Amino acid sequence: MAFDPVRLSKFLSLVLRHQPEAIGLALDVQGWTAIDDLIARATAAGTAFTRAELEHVVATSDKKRFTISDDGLRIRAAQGHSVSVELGLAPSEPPAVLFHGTATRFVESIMAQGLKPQSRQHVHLSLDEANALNVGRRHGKPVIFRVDAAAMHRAGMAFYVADNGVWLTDHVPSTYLTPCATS
Ligand code: HQG
Repeated sequence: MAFDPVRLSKFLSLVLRHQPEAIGLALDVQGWTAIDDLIARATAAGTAFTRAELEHVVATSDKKRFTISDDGLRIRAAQGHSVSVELGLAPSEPPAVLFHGTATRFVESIMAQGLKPQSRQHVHLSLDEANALNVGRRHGKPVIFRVDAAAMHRAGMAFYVADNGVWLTDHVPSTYLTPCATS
């Protein structure tokens, strides 16, 4: 089958974030796996690709979803895991304001419970409204929340930057959320 970068990216998201066991793969605690092993197991499971094709997907991923280790031997998803991983990110001081895009049907529940990681390991926050809008659109009619990251940070809540620049935190209480007007 011809090389399809989007299809390979989706496959990598599946096995590196959600279901490594689908191809008998093991991730270490920080989410890394050996590239040789990944290619061998994927090929055995019917999704064959080359190292060059993998590198192409990693280099061209619009969201830089995957990271190859400095020695070139291992790969991991930068964020977005549902399997339990400890990415080993150091807490960082966030920008004063971050954004979260979601769907209008979730607003009532979010205002009651705050933002929760749901099936993922963290709540994902965007640096700007345009990105947040794109994230929200994945779920339906989009709405954007402004997150008072500075106040959360002052209150002792930890923030992390993923390998790809996405901001992560454990929970955003609704007191730190303001719905933005959307056009
Ligand atoms: C919502 C994509 C009800 C939350 C994106 C979101 C991102 C609540 C949904 C990354 C809630 C979870 C993550 C509450 C949160 N009540 N709904 N209390 N708390 N929610 O997909 O942030 O393309 O797990 O608002 O670009 O949409 O995969 O998270 O709508 O960076 O690389 O529950 O995934 O990147 O949805 O997206 P998700 P997300 P990739």
